[in-house]
Amino acid sequence: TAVPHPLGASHPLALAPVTGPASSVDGFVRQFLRNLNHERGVALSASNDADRYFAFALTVRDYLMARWLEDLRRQREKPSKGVAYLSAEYLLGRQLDNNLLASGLTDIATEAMAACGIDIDELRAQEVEPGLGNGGLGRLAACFIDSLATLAVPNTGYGIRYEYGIFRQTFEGGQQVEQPDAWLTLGSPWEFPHPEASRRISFGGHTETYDDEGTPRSRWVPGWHVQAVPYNYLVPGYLNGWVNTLRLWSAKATDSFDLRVFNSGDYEEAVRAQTYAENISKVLYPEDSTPQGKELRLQQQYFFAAASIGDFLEQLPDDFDLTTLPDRIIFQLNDTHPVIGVPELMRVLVDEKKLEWDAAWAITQKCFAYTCHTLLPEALEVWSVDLLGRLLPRQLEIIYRINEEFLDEVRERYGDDEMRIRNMSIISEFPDRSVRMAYLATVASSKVNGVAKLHSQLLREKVLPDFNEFYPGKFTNVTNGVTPRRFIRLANPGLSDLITEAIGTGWLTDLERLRELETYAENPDFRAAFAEVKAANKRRLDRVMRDRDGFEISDGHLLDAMVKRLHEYKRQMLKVLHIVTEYERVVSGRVAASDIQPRTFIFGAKAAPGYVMAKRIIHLINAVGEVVNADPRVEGRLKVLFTPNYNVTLAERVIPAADLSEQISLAGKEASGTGNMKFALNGALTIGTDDGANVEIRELVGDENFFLFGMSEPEVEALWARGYKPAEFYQADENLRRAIDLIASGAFSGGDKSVFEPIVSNLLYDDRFMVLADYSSYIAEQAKVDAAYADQDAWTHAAILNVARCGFFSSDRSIRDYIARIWHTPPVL
Ligand code: T68
Repeated sequence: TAVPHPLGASHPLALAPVTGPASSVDGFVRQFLRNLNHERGVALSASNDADRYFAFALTVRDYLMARWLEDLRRQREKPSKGVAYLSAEYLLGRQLDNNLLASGLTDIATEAMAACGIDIDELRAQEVEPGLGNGGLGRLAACFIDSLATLAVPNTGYGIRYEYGIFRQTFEGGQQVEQPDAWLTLGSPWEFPHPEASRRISFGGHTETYDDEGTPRSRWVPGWHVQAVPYNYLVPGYLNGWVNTLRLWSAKATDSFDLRVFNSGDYEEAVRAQTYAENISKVLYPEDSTPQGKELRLQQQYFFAAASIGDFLEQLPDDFDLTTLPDRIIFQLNDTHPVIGVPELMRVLVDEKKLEWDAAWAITQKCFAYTCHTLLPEALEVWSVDLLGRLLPRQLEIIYRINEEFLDEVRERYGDDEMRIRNMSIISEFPDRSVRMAYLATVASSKVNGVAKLHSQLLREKVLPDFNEFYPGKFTNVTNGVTPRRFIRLANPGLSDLITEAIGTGWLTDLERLRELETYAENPDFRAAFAEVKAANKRRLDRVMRDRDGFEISDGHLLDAMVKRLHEYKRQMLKVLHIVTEYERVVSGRVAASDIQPRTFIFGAKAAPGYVMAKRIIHLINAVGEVVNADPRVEGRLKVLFTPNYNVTLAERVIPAADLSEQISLAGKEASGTGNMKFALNGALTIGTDDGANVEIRELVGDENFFLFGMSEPEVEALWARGYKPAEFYQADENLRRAIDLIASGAFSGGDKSVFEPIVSNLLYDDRFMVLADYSSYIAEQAKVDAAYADQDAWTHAAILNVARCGFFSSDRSIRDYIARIWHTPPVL
């Protein structure tokens, strides 16, 4: 039996027929058994869960393959402009359900497994999520490639196939312990290695000039090489038959390198060399927003940027006119991590393809676009000239020349304004000579974008104002988005069914249609059904948490969630102070326990392994949880759960269950946030500052459906300018004083005052992120949250309006914005 097309035959994305080797239950079973026998080498009766998961995944893959090959052929034969998304991170999450959904095979596959006596949920549980990213930036890349495929935009995502992804977090004595994430131990059924397409990537050595038939030229004489081996992953669009490629590079030692050393008789040295080369793709750097400037990291960046650019150029026909390269490709730089690709493209065009510098530069400036994801000055990447010169001497020369010519232009425009020249130079002189990668990216790109309206504005006005003045029109905004396929349809099937019942199909690829739910918010039956979905999602989370961590989610509690990387600017500390305040008010007898709204606070957060303060805050959250959860005085009222190893898989369970979304960064620090969007789209209300995309969420959902608190960005600036003294806020607010004093007293550390003393003194005497300044306003707003939650029906009404009004935050809309404002890729279908 053929599958009816779920979008309806007339839908613009429904062009591809859903057929393939497995598009019937029988066909699926046959292909599954074939894969089990031939690929795993076992009979069904002798197979284990891993065998069955593999055979199952391979069957889904087989189905997608035909379309993939066809789309690749189509792109070869009738090439049109495509997007090469260059990202050091892709935080993909599990693939199985997404690929089933995209191919419309879920029902067939479920039936087929049932026919074989297999519980499909047990197969699902086998999959280890590829954690090839740190947080928002990596997850954004994963959402974007999903939307690119769903919109049928020719795209290759390029990145690194880390052997170890983001570390696995456990707690010992409440403190974070990191364990390696060996996600490839059992292999991945989703990847296709292509060793035959390996590329040689060079490092080190020196440069020289030579006479090229009368023309003086430069060339690079590298010192060592590694092989970049590509692994392809399918990226299927949602029910449109379109399949793009994610191409991740793995480092392998070159034979020649080993042999040379080996022939010299030094076997140990040969093995060492091999390890050195293969280290490049060994592990993801777990630093989020705080680059370390380590040599291996630069090697990773050049390794994947050079491999990706070379890979694309090689696919062009021999007689390709390189001046038309910008009509064929845009390299989108996901933050500065791939920016070393800029001098690399120049090197290829000038040194290898023998183009004139000016011609090469004109091409390069049109082929790159740059997305900035931060406002924190410490997050702006710089590479020391020493290191660059040692590792990539020719690329450094090229950067110098780009800078010289750029500064000449600046001088031409402004005269010898030395201050301005120094401020705009790609090379900074202090504290060490180094290359400012964000400046290089800005100079080399056709467009520069921030990731939310406020962020793009601050980028123009505060981070790169001179560049904004110099390049009018270069700066633009594309507000982030999230894929509704994974974060609504897969994560929240209950809500998805309810939406479809109300407004029909089609909203998953046209998320603005959620607006049609607004009238349903006025319907009591719909509100009751919506509330029941939320309750069911809490029960589902309860089962997950019991299994995973031994936690319970209590009935009738407001579920208050703060899940994101641990960073001081995100202010988990403010959340802790709220919890301690609630607790302290009860135990000091100032409030009766029976008078407070029962709440469960759920945290998920990894700290960078070297980020001492972040790790202390994790310790404190766990310590507070331990005391609060064990205290009979607040039993049934307050509960604190810190679930270890928060990842995409867990996000898909926590977010649909949450009532309240904590988005409480100091205004002007969170570039956008994307968790905020996922929560709102799943019917949680937000308590948040006027920061990042919170601003746009509030504009859309309306003030009455959003809990706003804290200083605005200009107010933050003004307070800094006046001179911020956190201790004054401590003195002025009794609740705050009591909360901090309780922590300082050792109440959460078995009487030992020293354990959390560094946190306390940091708050009182430094407090870079103004936790104390926003405390009073936060506590006051939380009281409003409690009051609002008491009226369940009104709360549900507001939650529905959050869903109905947040369709804007689909990553499909973000991608359409990129196409219209930056890429100008023509539609293919
Ligand atoms: C995040 N950045 C922003 N960085 O913090 C967040 N950094 O506001 C935004 O929504 C998101 O990007 C998507 O735009 C990050 O996630 C990193 O993970 C990172 C990793 C390595 C080095 C620096």
